[in-house]
Amino acid sequence: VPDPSRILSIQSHVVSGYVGNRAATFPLQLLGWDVDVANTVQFSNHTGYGRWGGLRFDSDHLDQLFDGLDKNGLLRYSRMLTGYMPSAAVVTNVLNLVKKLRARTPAQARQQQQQQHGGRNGADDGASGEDDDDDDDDDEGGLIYLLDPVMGDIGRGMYVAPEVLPVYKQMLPYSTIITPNQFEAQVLTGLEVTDLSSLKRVIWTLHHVHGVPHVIITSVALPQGELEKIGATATLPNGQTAMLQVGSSYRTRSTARNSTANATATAPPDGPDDLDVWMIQFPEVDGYFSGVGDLFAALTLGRFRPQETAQERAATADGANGVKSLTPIARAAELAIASLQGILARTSETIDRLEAEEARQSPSAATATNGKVQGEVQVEAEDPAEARVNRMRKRELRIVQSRDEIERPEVVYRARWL
Ligand code: PXL
Repeated sequence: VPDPSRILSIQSHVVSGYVGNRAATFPLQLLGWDVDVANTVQFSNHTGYGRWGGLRFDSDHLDQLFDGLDKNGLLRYSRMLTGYMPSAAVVTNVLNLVKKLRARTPAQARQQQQQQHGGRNGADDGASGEDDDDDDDDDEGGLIYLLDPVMGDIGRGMYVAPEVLPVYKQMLPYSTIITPNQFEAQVLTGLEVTDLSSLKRVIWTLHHVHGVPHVIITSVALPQGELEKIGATATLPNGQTAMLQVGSSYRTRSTARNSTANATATAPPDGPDDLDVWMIQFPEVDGYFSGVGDLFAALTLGRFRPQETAQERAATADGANGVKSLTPIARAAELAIASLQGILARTSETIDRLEAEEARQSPSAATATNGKVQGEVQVEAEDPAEARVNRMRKRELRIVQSRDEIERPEVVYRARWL
């Protein structure tokens, strides 16, 4: 019998700093989860520093961990989270683990069977009625698996071995939630996102070809004209650059937002244009922080409540306005973004304080770090590798200092139907 409060998290470990499991564990524990932690690598620090020591664990090592857990009756997870995995062999072993966990409850065995027969098209049990969203199998007590398919981003391209991609594709039908960025969503589907219509096609493909119940594309870049169509903006009213996140849950036609209660119960949505997609816009926090994606995935899984009460549903602005209320996954994303904004604000404040202190102690060094030369003053330039390491140290997420932001986030940026 799965333990309802236990999560298995499979990601990187760093001795110092907060990425991977080091970013995920404390927030999940604060939210009340028992977190079992399997490490895919053990490094001194994250790779953004430019130099690090340690090992990538091989797939055999992870298999021995899973085996040991199994032999002792400890493979009893109700939820699972995976992040960066260093090789296709590791992803393959994790795929086998997920298959094993999924096969252990009747609801999940059924889901798997459906997926083997051509995705989730028409495979749901056809409950009808406007309010009946999220009648997915994950409501029935089976494993909730959040797969963050960490492979790359638009700026850097692919940063894992290309052999990882086909294994992630095999993994998709066994996931409950995926959190790719736009680059990862594109490589998983082989489709480009250039406008609203191609964005919906990508999401459609993830739901209906690959069988993923809940999709969140964590950051989307669309041209100005396409943003306007959905009431989104490139900058927020206060002038900050806006990030755009979109998400969607698999559902049958009967539960689609604009359908009437007596719509054909078991027909799938007609196509990408028939999807119910939500979006959240929120400010981009200046500069790059490592571990933000890992933290978002962990918080989203920790906050996801598929069996929310009707009261919780009605509490959203859309619900109150008589529009179909937002979904549990959209609410989880709102809370995750709210916590992240709080953690990033606290981290930025700390960076500002540290830089002000440095400037007081050594004005010329601080100037050199900023890459500027003032007037005629001769400034001894800092070694670039040293400067990078200094920057990275300051930019580590202040997770432990952000308990309040994790436990009681203030939701400012709300999800709404796109
Ligand atoms: O997701 C960030 C991450 C995870 N794991 C390792 C990393 C990083 C970011 O640099 O170096 C090992």
